[in-house]
Amino acid sequence: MATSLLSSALSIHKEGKSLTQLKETSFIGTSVGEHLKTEFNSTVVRSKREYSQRTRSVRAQTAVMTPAVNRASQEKKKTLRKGCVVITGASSGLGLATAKALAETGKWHVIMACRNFLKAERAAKSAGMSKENYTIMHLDLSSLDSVRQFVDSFRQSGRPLDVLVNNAAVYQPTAREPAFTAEGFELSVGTNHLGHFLLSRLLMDDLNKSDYPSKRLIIVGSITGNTNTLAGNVPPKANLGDLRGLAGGLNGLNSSAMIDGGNFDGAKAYKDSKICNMLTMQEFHRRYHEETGITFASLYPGCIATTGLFREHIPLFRTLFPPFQKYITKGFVSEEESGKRLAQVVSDPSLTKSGVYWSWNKDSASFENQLSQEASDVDKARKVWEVSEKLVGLA
Ligand code: NDP
Ligand code: PMR
Repeated sequence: MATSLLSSALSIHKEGKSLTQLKETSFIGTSVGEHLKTEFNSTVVRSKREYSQRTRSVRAQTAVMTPAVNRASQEKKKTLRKGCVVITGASSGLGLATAKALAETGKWHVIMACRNFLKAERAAKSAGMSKENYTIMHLDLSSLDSVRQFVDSFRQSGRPLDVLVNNAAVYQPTAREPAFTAEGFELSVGTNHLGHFLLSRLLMDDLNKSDYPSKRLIIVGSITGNTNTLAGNVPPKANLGDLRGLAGGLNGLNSSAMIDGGNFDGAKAYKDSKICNMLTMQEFHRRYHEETGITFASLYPGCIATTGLFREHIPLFRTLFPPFQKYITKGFVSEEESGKRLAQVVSDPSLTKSGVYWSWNKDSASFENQLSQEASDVDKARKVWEVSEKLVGLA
């Protein structure tokens, strides 16, 4: 049973098309995507044309030369400026590895949006990130006030927002009773989904204002929220039901702490939050991609069995989980490799398609994966969106 489920899960991977093979060449040391290339080329052609027109007139009128060159170099500078990416939960695991991977290219300034400033500072230092490539800003996703304050401080910093990565998460597999966010939502869904939902909705304005050629909003998903895989069939399975608990405010008082209205289960709450993440990404895509050109994407980076995500699991699990994933399921991926994968979704010119749930095959080539029926349910995505906007005070 397990073997047949395992092989069916893997067959999805085999069918996947390797998109990293489509990697493009770089231009003046900076990779550029298809539409960016077009923009680049037209800029270059325009600059060249302007330049040759100007040089012709320069022969007669030398003074015109200086402004023409300035304009051309200003245009180039505009296109080549450093990208600014906000990564939530960049103080450990996948978020830190991604921050490091992007920072060391020298093409990105990383805003590490973290709840623990000191931890983030130590993590950035021990990862060897140099000061000019990152800024740490306080964000506690389990408080909607903190989310709003983060957005204000970010705006005050005057930096543009080019890419937002919703990465932070909590996982409480051994909790017997639910814990709650500042506003009284069950902690896993409140942090992983509702905190990110508000953050993303508020920062859409900022993404829209950015002049960066490839703007992206990324939400980290997971295989365990997808019941079309073996991993997604390990109990307790994700299931949002009719959303009655979410609609009731997930407060465990006059409503259940679980989205589907059932009894509290920390592992299920986490998996449910991941479905919400993947549904939200698709709803963003349907509502805003055409109008804004922003790329909305989700991903399963592989099983990064060594991260802090499992800090609350029993010690035996933490000991056995990495070798189990390495040698039995072969789904294991190192923090460094997972960071490279998410960094691709942030900046690789071949990964600009919107509405995609990315995964990687055993050769670490990216492909467009398929979401489970529930994680791609259009009606449910709309309902989750509508209920969530009421809960976070946007409707
Ligand atoms: P980690 O625990 O290492 O990282 C989670 C990050 O989220 C930490 O930086 C943590 O901060 C931060 N965080 C938690 N709560 C809050 C909060 N209230 N406000 C702000 N930040 C918060 O886990 P991973 O790196 O494994 O997880 C990263 C993402 O990857 C998650 O979305 C997870 O669902 C996903 N994922 C992980 C997989 C894995 O195998 N590990 C597989 C598939 C997806 P702090 O350092 O202060 O605790
Ligand atoms: Mg899983 C191909 C098989 C596969 C993969 C890729 C994962 C990923 N897991 C697989 C299989 C199995 N797991 C099997 C057969 C079992 C039963 C022995 C199993 C068990 C298991 C547990 C108890 N797995 C887990 C747990 C957790 O507590 C983790 C979890 O669900 O966190 C939410 C987990 C995970 N398995 C994965 C991945 C990626 C996780 C954790 C992280 C996540 O989804 O975000």
